[in-house]
Amino acid sequence: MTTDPDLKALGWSTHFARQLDDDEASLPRLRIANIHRDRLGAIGISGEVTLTCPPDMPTSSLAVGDWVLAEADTPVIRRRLTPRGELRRKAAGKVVESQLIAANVDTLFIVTSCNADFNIARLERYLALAEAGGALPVIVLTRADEVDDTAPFLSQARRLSPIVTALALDARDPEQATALTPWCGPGDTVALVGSSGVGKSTLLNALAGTDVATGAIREDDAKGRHTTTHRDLKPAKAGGWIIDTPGMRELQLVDAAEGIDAVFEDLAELALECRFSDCAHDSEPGCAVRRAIDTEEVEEARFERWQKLLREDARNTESVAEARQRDRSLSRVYREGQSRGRYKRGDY
Ligand SMILES: Nc1nc2c(ncn2[C@@H]2O[C@H](COP(=O)(O)OP(=O)(O)OP(=O)(O)O)[C@@H](O)[C@H]2O)c(=O)[nH]1
Ligand SMILES: [Mg+2]
Repeated sequence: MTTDPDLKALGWSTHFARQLDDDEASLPRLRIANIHRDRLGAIGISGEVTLTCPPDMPTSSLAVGDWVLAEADTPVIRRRLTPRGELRRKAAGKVVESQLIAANVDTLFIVTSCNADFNIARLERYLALAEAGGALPVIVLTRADEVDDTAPFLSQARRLSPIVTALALDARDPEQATALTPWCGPGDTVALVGSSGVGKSTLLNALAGTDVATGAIREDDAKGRHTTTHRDLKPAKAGGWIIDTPGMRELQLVDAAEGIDAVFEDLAELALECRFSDCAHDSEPGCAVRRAIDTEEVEEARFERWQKLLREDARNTESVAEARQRDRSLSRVYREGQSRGRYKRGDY
């Protein structure tokens, strides 16, 4: 197992070292920094490398932040090492697919602004995303300079869940951004997520000393213009790694039931006290959740948001699994057809 300090600073740990077979010990270990249609940028102990995937590995099966092994003599990926955690969402639009956002993220900076972007239900989604992906959530409230008092925003954010840390700042001020450096030390990986225009790239510039493009927001509804178009892993001044991501229009969860229950831990625990283990918290007798809503110990709107997220996650998880199964069956039919010479080019 390696103890190379440079690899460790890049986020390598025994979790990855344990996955290596004997014949893989000398293969290059690289961290994916950005992904394009046909090639990937990666970082290793000797610097930046451009990699390609083998024919049976689509680039979409990898995420920024992933660790991979490359072939000894060509810059081709041999295999992806199982990540410690991965952030996934249902791909935007009509396609039924789960999409990787990033992998091996220690801390998720959930960025929102002290303006119209601040939205409790959306923040709960991001918190569940972090929990499901094994990342510590930190809510970063930008545009603190534009409000008289950040306290109402901070207290609402902290009330979301016991797992939340929240802080407010002017992202353009590198001095104020140093409040985030405790999460960005050697070996640490953070990812910046949130809507367009909330200041993710501005924070990256402050924390990494980079000069990536930022864009003004619309005055009427505070929405950004989707300035960042690629996920990118950059070195932080404090020694760690920061992944900037494009602003998300919507975040639909998939495979996140445990993450959702972690955010609504008090409700999930209360549900264990219901008389029926499959209680729908509707009109069943002995429902501990309903009782708590009736006595106003639990806010009904929060309960509704919890149920909505669980339903959505279950629906997305099932559709993604079904679509995957369908794809597998189709490719099997195609392979069998091909081996029997049944299909000619253009038949399918
Ligand atoms: N006043 C003020 N402006 C800010 C702050 N943070 C960011 N901005 C400005 O907000 C605009 C949007 O910032 P970006 O960093 O591009 O936002 P982003 O989240 O990266 O947006 P996308 O790349 O589109 O997802 C820029 O004009 C920034 O200068 C802040 O804390 N205070
Ligand atoms: Mg940006």
